[in-house]
This record gives sequence, C-alpha cells and structure tokens, in this order.
Amino acid sequence: MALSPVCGEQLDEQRKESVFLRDVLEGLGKQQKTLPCKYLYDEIGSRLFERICELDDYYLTRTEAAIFSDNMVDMARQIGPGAAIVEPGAGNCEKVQPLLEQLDSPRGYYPIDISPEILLAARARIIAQLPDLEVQASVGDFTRPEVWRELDDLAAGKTVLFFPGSTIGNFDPCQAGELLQFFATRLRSGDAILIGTDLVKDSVVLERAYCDSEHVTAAFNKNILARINGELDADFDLSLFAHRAFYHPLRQRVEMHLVSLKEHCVRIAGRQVRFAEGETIHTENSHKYSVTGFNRLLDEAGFAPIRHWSDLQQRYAIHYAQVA
Ligand code: AVI
Repeated sequence: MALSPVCGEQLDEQRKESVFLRDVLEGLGKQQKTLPCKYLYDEIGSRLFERICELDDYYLTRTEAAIFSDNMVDMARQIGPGAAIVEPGAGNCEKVQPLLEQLDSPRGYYPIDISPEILLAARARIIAQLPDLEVQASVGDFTRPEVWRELDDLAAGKTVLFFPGSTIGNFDPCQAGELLQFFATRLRSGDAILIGTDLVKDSVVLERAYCDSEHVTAAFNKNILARINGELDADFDLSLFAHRAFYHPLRQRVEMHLVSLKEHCVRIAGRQVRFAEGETIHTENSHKYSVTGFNRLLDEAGFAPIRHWSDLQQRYAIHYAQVA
C-alpha cells in the first residue's frame, strides 16, 4: 500500500508535538507535578510575557534597562574596541542596540534564537540602523553545540556574550552553572560575558512581581494549560486552576504553580491525569542571587568576575566576567 507523502515541515511539526506530549505526560506523572517552563512561551505566552515586562509590579525589566542606560559608556569602555557581540536567545534584539551604538568599532553582532521570524526581522532592523556593522543571525537552540559551530570562525579579537533579562534565573543553580561553563568553553581566554541577574530581596517585592495586581502573570501561567488543550487534545478546565507564586527563601527562588481548586480528572491525548484538591503543577522557578553568590557561580564555571553594575535599591545586577 502506498503511503501518502508527508512533507518535511509536517514531520517536523509532528516530532515537536510528540516531544511536547512526552514532556507533559512525564511532568504530570511525577509526585510533584511539573511542566517545563519553556512551554510557557507560545505566541500568546510570549505576548503575555511582553506585557509582564511593562507592569509596574515587575521591576526587573525597567531596572535592568535603567542600569544599562546609566552605565552604558562605562560598559562600552570596559568591553573595549573591536569586540564581537554574541547574544544567545536574542529574541527581538532590542536590549543590545544601545550597547552596539556605544561600542568603539564593534567587529560584529551575532544573535542566536530559536525563532527565525523574530530573529530575521530584528536582523533587518539592526542592519538598517547600523549599516556598517556585520550582523550574522543563527537560528537554533543556544544550548546545542551545533548552533555555535557557525561562530567558530569569528575573526580574531575579543568576543563578549550578551545575556540580559535574568534568563539565567530560570535555570536551577546546577544547570545555570553548566550553562555558564558551556558558554565559557565556547569562548577564548580574555573573552567575556555581560549577564543580568535579579538580586535576592524582600519577599513582598518579589511576590508582587510574580503575582501582579493586573493578573497578567496569572494569565501567562494558565496559558500553558490552554496551550496543552490546543496542541495536545486535552480538556483542562482553566477555571479549576489558580495561579500561585511565592518566594522560597532557602532555595532563593520564586516558584510559580497552578493549584487545582478541586479534585478532578483531565484527559490528555487519551490518558487520564488525576488532580487532588490543592495539588499543584510547578511551572517555573526564578532564582535570585546575591552578587557574591553569582560571582561564585561564574568563578566555578571558568569566568573571573571583574565587576558589576547595580541600581540604588540593589534590586538587580549586571555582571561582567572574563574567561580565565
Ligand atoms: C524570562 N524570565 C527571566 C522571567 C522571570 O522573571 O523569571 C519569566 C517570568 N515568569 C513570570 N514572570 C516573569
């Protein structure tokens, strides 16, 4: 019997769907139910996250932006002339632009992102605004070595990894250390990293940032269930789950959960998953660091911490560290 032809794109979609299903069933089969936080970011989730970044309660984005703008000259001086900037997980490449404008004769800008559409649009924008700069975009998952192979032939000279947004906080400290180590092995001695981290602080401020008064974070969190319904033939009733976010002082992290409001069953791709009343799905961790704690992590990963910039309230820090 002849099989109907399936085009490559379709196969790719099917493979992604089965990985998603496997991850969801594996996470919801655990004693403490979990879902990988990367699945929070479908198109709707990414738009909700952009709204979170503009909230008064979510101080991270504007605090980081203020630190950059107050210290950009100093940062550019610290990096020095002729540097190549590589940005893993660059997205729309908006944060890097003021740095590229301030740097003395940058050698090039090399963004990496999983989403080709966003990356290519951002590349076109940067080329229009900085026509003399070489911009080479790489599409792929920045945690995979093959994506970095294209960057192996960067002309000699200093390379600086730009990793803002406290993205490192969404990895647990052990994985964060491994990721930093992975970055360090992609670089040469004298290359550097410029990386943003949210600092340990009062739990009231932290909890407000992740449980905002406009309920945008709640919508962002619950959207993962809507995504599972839409993509994996599931029947989550979103009204039976509540958003919860709290600071865990010992683990130094904000945990985000979805709490089942009553005992019930959910069907996912033909399987039944039971929820007890009060049981939670752990959807995200956002780790907070002291400057000393993060310096230790950098050091253990092969980066020598050189300096950091912070805001007056010491809410957020941007670290500069060099490959030892
Ligand atoms: C992307 N990341 C740094 C955000 C954070 O603060 O951990 C994700 C986020 N989750 C809820 N609000 C924001």
